[in-house]
Formats: sequence, C-alpha cells, structure tokens
Amino acid sequence: MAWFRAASGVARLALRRNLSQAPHHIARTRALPSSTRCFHSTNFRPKAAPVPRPVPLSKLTDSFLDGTSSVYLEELQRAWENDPSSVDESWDNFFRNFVGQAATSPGISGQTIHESMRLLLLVRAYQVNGHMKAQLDPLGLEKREIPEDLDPALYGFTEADLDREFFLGVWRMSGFLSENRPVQTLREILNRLEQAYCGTIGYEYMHIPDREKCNWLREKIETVKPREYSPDRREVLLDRLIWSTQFENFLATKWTAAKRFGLEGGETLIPGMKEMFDRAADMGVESIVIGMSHRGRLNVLGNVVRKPLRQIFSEFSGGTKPVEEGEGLYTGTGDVKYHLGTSYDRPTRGGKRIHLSLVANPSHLEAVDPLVVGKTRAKQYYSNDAERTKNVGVLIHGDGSFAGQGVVYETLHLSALPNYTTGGTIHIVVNNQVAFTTDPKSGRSSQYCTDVAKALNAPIFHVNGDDLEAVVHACELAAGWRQTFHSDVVVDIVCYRRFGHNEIDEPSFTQPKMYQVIRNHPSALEIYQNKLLQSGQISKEDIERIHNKVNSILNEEFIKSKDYVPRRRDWLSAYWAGFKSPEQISRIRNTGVKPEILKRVGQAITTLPENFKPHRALKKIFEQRAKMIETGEGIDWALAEALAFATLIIEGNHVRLSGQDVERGTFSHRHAFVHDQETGEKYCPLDHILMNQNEEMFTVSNSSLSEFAVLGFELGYSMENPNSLVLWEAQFGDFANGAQVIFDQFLSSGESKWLRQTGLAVLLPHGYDGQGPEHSSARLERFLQMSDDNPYVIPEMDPTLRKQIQECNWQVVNVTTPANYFHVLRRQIHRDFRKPLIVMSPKNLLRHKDCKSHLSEFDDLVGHPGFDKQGTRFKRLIKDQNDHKDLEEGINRLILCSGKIYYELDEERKKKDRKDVAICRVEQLCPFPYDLIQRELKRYPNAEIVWCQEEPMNMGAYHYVAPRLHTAMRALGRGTIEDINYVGREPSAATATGFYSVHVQEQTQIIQKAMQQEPVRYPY
Ligand SMILES: Cc1ncc(C[n+]2csc(CCOP(=O)(O)OP(=O)(O)O)c2C)c(N)n1
Ligand SMILES: [Mg+2]
Repeated sequence: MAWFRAASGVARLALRRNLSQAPHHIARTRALPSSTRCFHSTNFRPKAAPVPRPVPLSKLTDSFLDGTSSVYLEELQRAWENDPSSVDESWDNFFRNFVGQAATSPGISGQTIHESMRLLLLVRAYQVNGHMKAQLDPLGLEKREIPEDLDPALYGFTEADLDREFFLGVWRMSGFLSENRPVQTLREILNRLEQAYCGTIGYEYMHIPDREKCNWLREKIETVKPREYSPDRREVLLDRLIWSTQFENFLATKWTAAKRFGLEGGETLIPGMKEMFDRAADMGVESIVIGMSHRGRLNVLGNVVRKPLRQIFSEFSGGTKPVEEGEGLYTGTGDVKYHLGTSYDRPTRGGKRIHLSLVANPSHLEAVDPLVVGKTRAKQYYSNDAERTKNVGVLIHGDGSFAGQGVVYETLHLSALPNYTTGGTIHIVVNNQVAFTTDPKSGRSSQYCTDVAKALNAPIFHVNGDDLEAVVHACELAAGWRQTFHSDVVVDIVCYRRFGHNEIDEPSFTQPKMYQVIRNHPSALEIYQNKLLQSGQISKEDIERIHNKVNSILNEEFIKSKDYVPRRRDWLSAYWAGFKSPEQISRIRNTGVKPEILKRVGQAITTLPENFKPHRALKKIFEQRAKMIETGEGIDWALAEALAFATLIIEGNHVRLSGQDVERGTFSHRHAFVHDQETGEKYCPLDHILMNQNEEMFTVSNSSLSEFAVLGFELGYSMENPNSLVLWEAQFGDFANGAQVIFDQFLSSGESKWLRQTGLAVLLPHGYDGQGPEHSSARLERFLQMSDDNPYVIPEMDPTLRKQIQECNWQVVNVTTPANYFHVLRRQIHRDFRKPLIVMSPKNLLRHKDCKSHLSEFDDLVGHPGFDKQGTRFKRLIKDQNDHKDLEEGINRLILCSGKIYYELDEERKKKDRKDVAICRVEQLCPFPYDLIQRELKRYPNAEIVWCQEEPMNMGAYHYVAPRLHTAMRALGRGTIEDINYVGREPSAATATGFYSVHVQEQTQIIQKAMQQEPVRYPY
C-alpha cells in the first residue's frame, strides 16, 4: 500500500508521540516554549476549562501538523464540549456538523472525533505538502524525501482502517473538506488525495492567506472526477504538440549547425501557451504582451505569435537586411533572430481574436520582465481597461534565471502597487532542470526555482512537462486565476533539455548521467501519441495525417523563404502612424506656449481647494508659486516642470512620472501632491487642469525601491504610445547604475537593434555640492560614452535639414534654467519622432537665487527673451549673458561649461569683474551643438578656449566634448586639440571626496583657475 510507511521508525515515533497517548498532552504543552512552537499564543490552564484562541483552518500552516496541533484540537474539543460558545464559530460548526453526522450516519458510527480530526490533519498535509510527492520530473532523476506528514500512519491509521467509512466536512471549506461531502472510506479519501495532489501537477497554494482564493483552487484541484479532455479537444492538443515538435525537428534538419536554443524536451510549452491564450480570450482577454528569453523563442514566435514561418526561415538563412525600398528605409544594426520581437492578431479556438506581442529583448536574462509589465499597463491605460481584464502580461522564464536574477523579484514587487499593477502577470517557467552547465543545486538555495513568487502569495503549479494534458490544465488554471483574482500566478513546467545549452554544445561533459537518461527518453509527443492510441480515441492514420499536414506546410514555407523579401520593418504600431524614422526629416517645432494658456494652467496648478489644509510651509510655497505666475517673475525649477506637464496635458498628452519619492521630490521641491494635515487626504493640482480630467492622465507616483524594474517598467510603458511624456527620476543620479542593463541594452541601443522608439525622459540628480562620493555624480561620462554621434564628423546643421537628433541614439542634457527645462521636456513631444532623453538634473539649482526664469521665456511671443530667430525653443547652448556683439575681439577667454558650475563661474566673474571672460553653457551635450559652438567660437576670435567642469577629469563631459570641440574648431581653422584647456578636478577613482572641506577647497580652486588672469594652458 503506497501510502503507508507504518513500519518506518519515524512514523512509529511520531505516532507514539502525538496520538496514541492522549492524556499526556497537558504536561507536554507546558514543556514547550510557546513563542517558538505554537501557532496560537494562549497558554493552557491545566485545571480550568482551556480557552484556546481558535485559528480558522484556512489560516493554519505547516505548524498545524506539529505535536502541539493535535493537543490543541483535543483541548478545543474539550472546551467546545463544556461550552460551545467558547470556541470560534467555525470550530463550533465543525464539531456540531461532525457530531450530527456521526450520530445520524450508521456507517460511521465508529468514527471518533479524534479520528476525524486526524483525518483533517492528513487532508491538510496533502494540501500543504502533496506537491512534494507529485510526479514532476519526467526523467525520474529527482530524489525528494516525501514528508512524513503525508503518511497516514503518522495520524494513527493502519491498513485495517482503509475500508472504514469516515465523514469529512468543514464549514466554509471547498473540495474535500466542504461540508456536503458524503461519507467515504479511508481508501477513497486517500486515493483522491493522491490523485489530486500527487499526480503530475504539484500545487503550492497554502501559503496564500486568503480563504476564498484557496477554496477556489481546492474546488478545481480536489475534483470528484479526474480531469478528462474530450476526443476532439485531444486532437487539437495533439495537433499543437505536433507543430511544436516538428518545428524544432525541421530547423534541426535544415540548419544543423545553427544556434536556435531549441525547445526539445519542453515542447509542451507551445500547446500549453496556446490553450492558456484561448482560455484567456474566452475570459475577456484581448491582448497579451509576452516576454521571454532564448529558450524556445523561435517556436513561440512561429507557432504561438505566428510570425510568418518563411520569415523565420529566411532569417535562419541570413537574409534579414531589407533591400532598398526608397524613402523610410530603417534597418538599424539589427539583432540575432532569437531576440527579435513581433506582434500578431491570433484567432482563438473559441472564435475570437487575441492580439499577441512578443517584446524584443537582449541576452540579459529576465531584463525584459519589467518592460513587459510596463507595456501591459500602458495598454490598459490606452484601452480604458480599468478592470485590467483585457490586457495581460505573460512572462516565460528559465529555471536558472527565474531563481537567480534579482530583477525577477523586483518586477514581482511591482505587481500590487496601485500605479504599477496590471492585474496579474502569468509566469511560465521552462524548467529544464539545468542552466547552461549548472545544476539546480549549484544555482539556487531554494527548493523550487519558483520559490521567489511565494513572497507575492502567487499560486504555483508545478507540472510534469511530459504530461501534455497536465501542462494544458495548469496553463488554463493559471489563466483562470489571473482573470478571477487579478494577481500573479506561476506555472512551472518541469521538463528537460534534450540537447546542449544550444545545439552545438555537448551536455555530457557536465551532466553525463542526466543525458544517459535523456538519450533513451521518449519525447512528450511520443508519449501523448501512445496514450491516445491506447485510449482508442485516435488512429495511427489520424496521427500520420496531422504529421503530413504540418510537414508539408513547413516545407512549403521553407521554399517560399528563399524568395522572401523583407519589407519595411514593422516598427510602427497603430499609435505611431505618421512618426518618422531617422531617414525621414522631422521638422523642428517651437515649444513656446501662448501666454494666456500659461497663465490659466499656472493658476490651476498653484491653487489648492478651499477647505484644504496643507502644511504651513507648503501653503507658503503654493502662494509663492501663484505669485510667480501672476507677476511672471522668478519662476523656479519645480514650477517650470509643472508648467511643462500642465501644458502637455492640455494638449492631450499623457504624462507619467515615477521613481523613488518623486511625489514630493527627493529634495522637497516638487510637491506634486499636497497632503491635508488634518485628514491626510492627498491633492494633486496637476489632476485638475482640464474639466473632468481623467486622474491617470497625469500620474506621479512614488515607486518601490528598485531602479532596474521601475526604469524598465517606465521604458516599456513609454513604448506603447508616443503621445505621452514618460519620465523616471532617480533618487540621486548615482543609483541609476542599479538599472545599468536597461541603459545599456535597451535605452541606448534598443532603437538601433529593434527599431522601437521611445521618448522616455530620465532625470538624474547630478552636481558637486559636497555630499560625498555617492551623491554627487550621475556618471554623465557613461551616458556620453554610449552616445553614437561621430566625434569627427559635423552633420548637417541647417535648421531645415537637420536630423542630428533623429540620427543619434539619445539626447543628453545638463540644463541650467527653469525655462530651458520646460522647453526640453516639451520638445520630447513636439516632434515627429521619439528619442530617449537623459537629463542631468540639478540639486542646489532647485533653490538657487539666480536659477530663475521669467514667464516670458516660456511663451511664444516675438520679441520675448526666449524668442530667437526660429521662435521659442529649447536652447542647446546658452550664450554668454553679457550680451556681446556678434564679434567681440576683446574677450580673452571663452569658458565652455555645462550644468550648475556656470552659476559659480558667473559669480566669480562678477566678483573679479572679468569683463574679458565669456561663459557659454552647453545645455545639450549630446548630440553636440556644433553650429552653436562654432557661432560662439567665431564671436570670440581671440579667446583662449577653456572647458570647465566640476567632475574629475576621467568623468564628466571632458572626454566627450574634447574631440567634438576640436572638430568644430578645426573646421574653422581655430587651433588643435591642445588649444582646449581643461579646468576641473584631477582624475579620480571615486566620483567625489567625502570630506566637505576638501570639496570646498577643490571647488574654489576650479573657479579660481577658470578666472585666473594668466592663461590656463592645461593639460598640455
Ligand atoms: C544576465 C545573464 N547572465 C548570464 C547569461 C548567460 N546565459 C545565457 S543562457 C544561460 C543559462 C540560462 O539558464 P535557464 O534560465 O535555466 O534557461 P535555459 O537555457 O535552461 O532554458 C546563461 C547563464 C545571460 N544570458 N544573461
Ligand atoms: Mg534551464
């Protein structure tokens, strides 16, 4: 009898310890340290009636099964017998039910309450730990100790009890424990427990602290009849598995030496996904965003997303680059075939259509996760999917990466945050029990690779990947869970990898035993075909017919792939119609706003509701802001930003800003939300610019303390629709390196690799004000080093022909005035293309007395200060403010700088009355404003040229600026690279000193040097 291990010493010991000698319980309870072992905190009183604090069954965890539990139940029963009202209602019901049944049912007259309770414990043990006994490993190699609490002997049952009848039933419980269960023999109960929990699906859900959710699952798991699919449905499943299997076989035979990271050993993923999507569509899902890495990606692309097979085959043959097709040709640098994304409208079995998009991704495992979630959230916003039931994210993981990559956890933690939730992501792990050459025991410390998801109370379905129907069932259940409870769920397909990590890798070097087994192991398709043949539901001929059909389509597509000519790449989704590729000129537009609009939105964003009680200091700030709008004077950074957001919103754009503490602002300057000091209520002035404004149209949200996932999320969000300004702000710029993968793999190079544009703006507080090495630098040099504008080539700079930004991978700015910040944000939207924007944002300029703008610099009126020849625009370079003539021969030094050091230089210049020094601010570092630099070089023909920065020489913009500045000079016949004089900190390992006094000394030296009378002549 499989369930019994009665002979085992452990079981006997436990049995003796817990159950057979009931009267010892009181002494034992006293001996136990209550705080460590008990699941309730009440101490038993030895003589008087015990008053234990009841714990509803659904709340009990593993500790339910320890020695104290049975003692507890016995105490509970005694208490109930003395006074039914002394126990919780649910226990009262239980005892009443049980006694009632026992009294009226002759079949179970011999059943004692103790037996019933022990049976409950046993059922509970299966619910909690049944997965430990489930047959999950197709290779049968996994050696797992079966927990002793699954042994009936532990509860005092012997073989003699097998055919005795028992009543099982608990109020408000589904499945076995529902109160309406008929009387069953122990054998029947055990059979059903085994069938429910120890088959080819192992369910982990008892960590979910919600009775309703657990009951929902129990109802689906503890079914009366085993799961059974109709013959028709089985044929569909078979067809889908044949497609999955044949696809890999076909690629293997046609391209024997190509890397494709095949799915062999995990082919049931494809039918699993298809059935999941069908089920999801039946339940109202209209669009699915998929993220996945290499394993099986081509199969998913071809069979699930339905990228044309001929295109996949053509890419295998190396013919990816599109041929000339005239205007709008846009190829980028491209990427390997198993990274590319695509989208498609897929018809479902239920006769619906579902839009599928597979997001392009880099090699970096799991890095795409937050993008998928962000994109899903954006889709929900744009499709008014308030219930979050129409758009779903699905992530497919590897076992090694799911357990190992921190971004998995960071992404999971976004799942229930109000401004990040998507109503649940469905996770599928292709758990082939190996990561490249690494065994699970070297790759993770947790039992399952999915344990990380338990932190989220997500149910986890482990399923044997050889059992197609079980995989399909788990996938359908996951879809059902997502649509019912709107939270994450995990399907862990335990499978194997038939070949090496890729097809040219030898797996037996490192996993010899596993591969001995794999060599002789039948495929999931063979297993399923045999099962169907044995059932008599399908004939050999039927199977052959499907094989032939699939084969002939694959062959046809292969033939067609030879003439396949890729057309213009599908980089535009519907929202992006009319947007320009870098080959197509996008007219440069002005970003000034009509004065009356500025006034109107200015009033709206500086007014608080009448009865609102803001903090005293904030009241003052809002009054000051209102005055700034009224007088037009002294507009500071925060107000300029709010004006940019507000004006974009009234133009119909969506604005979303997220990051750590962005609502108030790390430096307490933004105050996008105001909190009523009495009620705690929040008010967001930017939500009240339009009549009946949708609250989400302007979203500002504090985030979880993650850079990687949150930046990834916003990036995914920004890619859905161009009519949105999406921003991520780092707490300090330094922390952006926690999201380095997003910068390197996506933001700087995504357009080039995958032809997907984004206008994401990244705000990175930067500036040397003595806060130490970790709060001074946003590592400007790294962003500049990743910029792809050629330092030795001046591109077309004529305003009507200029495509400089379009052709560059991103923009890096270090802006010094509120008005210029306003215009650079608005410029992100007021153009026909999208390009990432990296902003070195200020800290001390937020409150600097001179860092103010006049409202007239924001408007579009001719003659106003912001208005130049072309109109009011973002100034890529701010010329010297001393209003020099076009030719100023008396200027001896031209200092070029960027960022807040300008104000320090300007102050010193005033102090020293150095009228012979001009200071120009390079506001946009990348792409380099050659035209404006040359204009200034021409203006000051006799000036010594100085690049001044506060960062160390190996950091900051120096190494980016020097060759470009030289190129600009060279074209004017204005000296060599040696004529670029450096003023700044010496090279350094740390970004800044930790000693404030040293900082002040260094900063002073820089300013002094820049203003010294004698020539700078450094570094040469
Ligand atoms: C972040 C990252 N680190 C390392 C690698 C190199 N690498 C590629 S595949 C792989 C193993 C992945 O194992 P698993 O997640 O189990 O997926 P499988 O290949 O087994 O399907 C590794 C380490 C990578 N692609 N990304
Ligand atoms: Mg793996």
